[in-house]
Amino acid sequence: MKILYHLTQIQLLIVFFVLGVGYGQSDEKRTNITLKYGAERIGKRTDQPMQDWRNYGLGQFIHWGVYAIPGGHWDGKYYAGAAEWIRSWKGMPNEAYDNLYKEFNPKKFNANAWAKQAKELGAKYVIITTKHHDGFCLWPSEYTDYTIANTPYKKDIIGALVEAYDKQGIDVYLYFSIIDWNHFGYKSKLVTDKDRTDYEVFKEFTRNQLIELLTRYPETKGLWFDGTWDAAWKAQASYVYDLDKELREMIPGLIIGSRFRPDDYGNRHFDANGNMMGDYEQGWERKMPNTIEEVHGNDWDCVMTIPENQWGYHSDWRGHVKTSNELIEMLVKAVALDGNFVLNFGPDGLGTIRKEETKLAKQVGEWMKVNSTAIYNCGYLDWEKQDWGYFTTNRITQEKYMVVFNQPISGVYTVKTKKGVSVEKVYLLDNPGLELSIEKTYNNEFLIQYNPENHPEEPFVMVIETNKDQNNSDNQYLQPKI
Ligand code: K80
Repeated sequence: MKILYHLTQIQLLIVFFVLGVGYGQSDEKRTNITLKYGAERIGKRTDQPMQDWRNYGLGQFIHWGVYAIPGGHWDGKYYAGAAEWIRSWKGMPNEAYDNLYKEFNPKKFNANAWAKQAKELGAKYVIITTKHHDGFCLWPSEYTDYTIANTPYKKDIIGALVEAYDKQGIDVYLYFSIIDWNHFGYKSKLVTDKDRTDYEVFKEFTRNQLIELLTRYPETKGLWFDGTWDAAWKAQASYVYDLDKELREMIPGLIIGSRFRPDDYGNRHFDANGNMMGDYEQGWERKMPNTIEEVHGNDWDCVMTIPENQWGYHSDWRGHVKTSNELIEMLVKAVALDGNFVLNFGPDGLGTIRKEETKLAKQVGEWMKVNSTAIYNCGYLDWEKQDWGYFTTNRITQEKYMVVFNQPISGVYTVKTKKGVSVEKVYLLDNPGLELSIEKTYNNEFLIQYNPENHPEEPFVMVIETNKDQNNSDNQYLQPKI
């Protein structure tokens, strides 16, 4: 069980990739093996809660826990790994970490202020860490003493956040780590009989906590699981299958990604037949697909850090910190490939959202105020991608957008449509009065002229009107190939 503790972050990353987090579904490998615990369906969920999920576009992730107190430092030393993993670092004794909760007293924490900031960012949903790998619970769980109730702060943080975000009309999803370094029964693999007996206790504990969360917070729209790659967990297909069902019965429409259930053979994300388990592909962590083919017709989310690899609060961000335009491009790219983009925030030990994050939230939020028409309810448009940026299309109105990140020096924007579809009118989303000239070159290719004296300094949106709406049911990528 202790093996995990001795691995460095880099080794863990290798393990992570070898275990295949984020691999895609391979159409060639489709088989028809009989599985008791395989995919629950083939193809996308079409119910309203899932349609709402699909149309969010932008979400917020919050990583908060006692790791925010050391903030990536211990005993004057700098921890180069992800701050929320500091307990696994040899530079910090476990005992020191396990006593941090006695100091957790975030006096500056203001759930309403966080929710208001998320609203201004334009986030339609939030994923909140209820418990990370360390096992510390931000809600007063009945099933362990290692919770917020036993900190000087005492008050239920999850409760406050659920209420505040709900009030802002932002849907709440709960992050839950299966890895729990605080529970004696948690194992990464089961070797001895005692391991197996202890793990049964851990399974019951996990079930109790999840039922507890959904009972306490019935507003919850979904669960975002993490830490499900251990051999011990991968051998629990029948237990996780039943638990998944039980949780879904508690909240109709509950959304759970592909990082929860293993199949009969211990496969994750995709079962032995290549079919996705769960409601959306949950493998795009700090990376994104580049083409629609990589998405294989599934719903998906991309969760992204602002610095290179920090989720929890690290007081000293090193390396590249993404700019607002980089984040906006990732958001647009996700939407253009039929996914959601979830931006992470790691508040500090006092409950303050750091100034770098606040600034970026403002910048992205300001962009969203002008351009979110090309984001919300939007997804993939089956037109050939061009170098100036990304197409998106509104799933309800079929309105089409060009989101421009690379302004051509020539001022000429190429658009290739589908057969029989002609570009009739193009204008700027923030200046509909300015109609751009369109030249048709040959079949389905249109050149749009836009060469203003003052070039926009930020990504911007052009709206395209066509002679007829494309029937999106023709789009081979909207449903997985069966
Ligand atoms: C766990 C393990 C590895 C190798 C990489 C990332 C993670 C966790 N998933 C993110 C969503 C964070 O919670 C990070 O700690």
